[in-house]
Amino acid sequence: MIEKVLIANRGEIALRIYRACREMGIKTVAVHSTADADAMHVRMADEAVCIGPAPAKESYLNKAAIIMAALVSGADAIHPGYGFLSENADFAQMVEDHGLVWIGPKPEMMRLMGDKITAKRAAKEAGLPVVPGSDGSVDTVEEALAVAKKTGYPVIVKATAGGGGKGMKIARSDEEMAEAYRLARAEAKASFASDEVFIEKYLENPRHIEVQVLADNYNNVVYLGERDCSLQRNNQKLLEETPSPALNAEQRKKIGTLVAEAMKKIGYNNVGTVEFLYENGEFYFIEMNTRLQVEHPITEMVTGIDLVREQIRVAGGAHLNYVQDDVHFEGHAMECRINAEDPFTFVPCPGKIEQWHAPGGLWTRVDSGMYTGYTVPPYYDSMIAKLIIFGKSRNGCLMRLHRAIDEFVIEGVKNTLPLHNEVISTTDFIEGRYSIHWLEHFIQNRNKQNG
Ligand code: MV4
Repeated sequence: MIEKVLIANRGEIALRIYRACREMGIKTVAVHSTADADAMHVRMADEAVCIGPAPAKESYLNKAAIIMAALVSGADAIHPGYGFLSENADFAQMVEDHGLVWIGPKPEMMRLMGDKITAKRAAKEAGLPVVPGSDGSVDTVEEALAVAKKTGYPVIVKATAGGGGKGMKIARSDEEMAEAYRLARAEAKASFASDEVFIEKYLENPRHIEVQVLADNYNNVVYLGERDCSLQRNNQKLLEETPSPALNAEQRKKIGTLVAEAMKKIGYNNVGTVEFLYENGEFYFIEMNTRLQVEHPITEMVTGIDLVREQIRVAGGAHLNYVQDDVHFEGHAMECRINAEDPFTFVPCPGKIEQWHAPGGLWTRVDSGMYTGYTVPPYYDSMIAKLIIFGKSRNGCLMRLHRAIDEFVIEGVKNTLPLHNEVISTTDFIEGRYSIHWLEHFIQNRNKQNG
């Protein structure tokens, strides 16, 4: 039984975790940098420990400081949230070695999925469809050319340790291969500990659809539907929705069942997200995220399942409360990520929030740690709120989202609310017709028109 959770994160997700704990009667310990002394999560938690100065490397990424904070405060578990140390298998192992519960998957699962080659191999062996390409790493240009001969061009060279779209290069012919291969390796070497790369057929215009899973420690697994995360720019998601406008109930059940069965074979536990590219009616596994995701609330809206509560329950050794037939999908949900950024140039815009008024009303959820008078620090991610809306139909959800955006008042920092308003007013979005490249093209055309 978990009685006290240390929340190793900040911002809205720290608050989200606090709320789940509070509803479960679990005590909470917040950790924070000196820059976050007046943050909402610090005020709300039962206890707070300052773990270092503003730079994340010295505070939210400081493994020893966080373990120490857990030990001195008497916490029995650590929830990592997303980002920071959430996908760091060494940290998860360290937490367990200190007799604490890691609220996440086993470290070996994090290791398996953290390496894109081993992840892809495991997914394929467990029966998931993968993108055709090299079998494992590609160590020379000659080998790269041979793989491309087999799959046909275009291909994409990817870093095995990759993340955030770094270390990825496209080659459209033999002539382009040497350069793409060299650049991908160089970028990988600069960004990650390893310069290992692999090769896949490049899909030109897919959607990005991810399947949420939930598993206990006794190999019971359920899938909780999918999220369409295609609306993104530079690997930063802008708006997510569920269900995906591209899928029907039958397709959802088919891919969901396949994913749940695969996770059972792999022995996965806690929450996870299996990412696919989706093109011409086919799914292709690309990677798996071994953590709670930013966009998890839209899944909560259509299933009624509190994902953080379930994470804590199963980490504490509880069995899943339901089998797949108990999971029902109802209605439609969308999430807008609101960033403190210039909505035209996307330059971060930290500073004092002169006025904050969040919308409310039926089926309107705002996850945020902001308040009037708070100063957004410049050291961390620029996301300041998530606006999460439910409707019985996609159109009902969309109408409510318009209403909620109109109600939102944010003054003092530039933010992306105006961009959301524009995007959800387009015919393409209204009709659900968009791929991973849509937003980039939309912004290009808009900037051309406005000079
Ligand atoms: C791809 C792809 C097309 N074909 N793989 C980008 C980040 C990394 N997670 C995987 N990514 C991609 N892999 C093949 N074989 C296109 C992308 C991609 C992308 C994927 C998901 C969401 C947004 C994206 C934006 C650009 C490229």
